[in-house]
This record gives sequence, structure tokens and C-alpha cells, in this order.
Amino acid sequence: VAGRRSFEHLEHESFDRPRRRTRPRTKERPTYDDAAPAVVVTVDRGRFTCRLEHDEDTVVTAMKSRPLGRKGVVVGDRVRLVGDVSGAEGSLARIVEVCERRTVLRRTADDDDPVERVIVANADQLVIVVALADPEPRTGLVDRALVAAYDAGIDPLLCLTKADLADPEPLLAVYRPLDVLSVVTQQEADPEPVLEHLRDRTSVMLGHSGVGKSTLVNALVPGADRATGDVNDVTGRGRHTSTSAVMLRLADSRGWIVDTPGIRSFGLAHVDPAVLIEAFPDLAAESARCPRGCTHTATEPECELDVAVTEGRVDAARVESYRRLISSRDAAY
Ligand SMILES: Nc1nc2c(ncn2[C@@H]2O[C@H](COP(=O)(O)OP(=O)(O)OP(=O)(O)O)[C@@H](O)[C@H]2O)c(=O)[nH]1
Ligand SMILES: [Mg+2]
Repeated sequence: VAGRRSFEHLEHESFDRPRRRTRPRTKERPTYDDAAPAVVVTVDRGRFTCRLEHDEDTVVTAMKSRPLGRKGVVVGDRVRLVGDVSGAEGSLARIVEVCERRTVLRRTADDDDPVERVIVANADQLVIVVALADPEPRTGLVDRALVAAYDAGIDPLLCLTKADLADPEPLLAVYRPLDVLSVVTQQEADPEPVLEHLRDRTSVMLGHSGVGKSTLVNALVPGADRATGDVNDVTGRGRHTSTSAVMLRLADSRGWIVDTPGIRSFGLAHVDPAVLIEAFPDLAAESARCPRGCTHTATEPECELDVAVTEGRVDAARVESYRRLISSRDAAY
């Protein structure tokens, strides 16, 4: 007891004692008013390649400054740089701020990759690249990519490649009820129709290995010189030629395109189905009358989407497509 008393006494004393060093209440931080705005175009083991906003030809290598702590910096991030921003060989700048992201495309950890990842920041459009053959198209991935896009508030664009190998119509038909924008292309074709969809925005490509993402980027960005790899004859799969995401300026400097490595899986556990329906205003209007907690799946007994179909207010194919998307969220992929 005596010990405790003396402890209380000490505590009291230290409370009353005037503080020797008086610090201002708010932590003094440098303001970095003269920091240079830039955009991150590649990330490689703690080194960030950036392009200055006011002089895009200057490519600056930077590292994170300590105050950023563990905050992730990804391709597409708008950042502010201090230090040597000359871009000279061997120079290194510091990222002192990551600006608020307009959009975040993320994938949840899954069996193939135990880490939740932000793939890219500030993308306006998700270009879901699917080969019409070689490798065979898999709608599961397309569905999942659509869910990720709707969830992130990023416009999806379905880009069907290798039109020299197969007819695009059957695949286009699958996605027609969802009103997804689409474009069909092939190697050596005029890239203009694809370019039209990419102008004045930041687009990120997503797709399996070998579908032709880098081939397309090389057509869209003269001098991009992205490596491409053939598809394995035996397995019918790509060889994971691209190993990191790179953001490039489009030919006429209007818009950015991000080439990404082929994905094996795409975890979607972070997606809330209740948010997903908001991407379909016509269905959301109907589902507003659903019983609380209705997941709008085909097994729900009182889902208003069924009523809307029966009464002819929405197309059955559209509801079916929407339901396929929700179930793709939980499918093992
Ligand atoms: N027949 C045909 N082959 C194509 C077409 N586009 C690309 N290819 C071929 O498909 C293979 C894979 O192309 P890439 O551009 O490396 O594919 P990727 O999607 O970048 O692959 P990863 O980087 O591994 O994810 C290469 O052999 C290309 O030449 C096309 O329109 N038609
Ligand atoms: Mg590639």
C-alpha cells in the first residue's frame, strides 16, 4: 500500500510539474509547398518511377519518404516529390505525399496470392482483355472483372482480341444484356477503334496471360516496346511475359494506358453485393422493394427482380446476367 501511495504521489507531482519542453499541440510538419506533382508509372522493389505533371518527359526515380510509413504507393498514384527531381541518371527523389485516389482497383487475397492488392489507382476505365481463342475465352474471369469494375466505380470495356482466330459474336452475345461497351481487335489491325475508347482517360488492362495485352499496347503506344510471349502449344496458356504494371502515354498524348501482368486469379471477397446492384440503376430501382437482406440471387423467395421480370419491367436476360455476376463473386476461380 505504501508503495502505491508513493507512486500516486509521484504521478501527482509529475502532473503538477511544469513541462520542461513545451511542444505545440499539433505536430509541426514541413509543408512541402514547392513539391513537384507527378504520377507513378511503374513500381519496382521500393523504387517508384514517376513522370512530372508539368514536364512528362522527365522521368524521375523516387522512394517513399518516412512520414508515408507503410502507406502503399501504386501505379497511377498522383504524388508530390521533393529532392532531386531532375531525372538525371542515378538521382533519387522522395515521395512526400500521395494524393487522394479517385478510384482504386483492388483484388482480395485468395489461394493464388495471399496478399490483398491495389492493382492501380485513379483508373477511369477497366479494359477487360479476352482472346477469342488461344487461350480460350473464360467468361468466369470476365464476370469477375466486371464485378471489380462496378464495385470500384470504374467503367468497364470489353476488349476482344485475336479476332483472326474466332468469331466474336457468341461472346458479345453473352454480355449484351449487361450493356457493356465492347471493341473487337486483332494483331496488325488499325488500333484507332480501340484508341477511340481510351482517349482522355486512364485505362488499365486486365486479362489472362497470353491474351495479347502487350501486343495491343505496342500498337497503341509507338515505342512502348513491351515484350510479348507466345502461348504454350501444350497447355494453351500464356507464359506470363509481363511481370509488372507499366503506365504509358497513348500515341497522341491523350490518355494513359496501364499494361499489367496476366492474372491467374482475381479475389473478390472485398466486394459488397449490396453495392454491386447500384451499378445497375434499372435493377436497383426494382430491388429497392425487396425484403430486407435480400441478396437478389435466384434462390431468394421474394426478390423483386423476379416480380419485375414477370411484369415485364425488366428483361429476364438482364436479371440472369446480373445474377451470374453476383454468383461469380463467390465462385472458386
Ligand atoms: N493470332 C493472333 N495472335 C495474337 C494476337 N494478338 C497477340 N497475339 C499473340 O499472342 C501472344 C501473347 O501476346 P502478349 O501480348 O504477350 O500477351 P499478354 O496478354 O501481354 O501476356 P502476359 O504479358 O503474359 O500477360 C503473342 O504470341 C502474340 O503474338 C492476335 O490478334 N492474333
Ligand atoms: Mg504482357
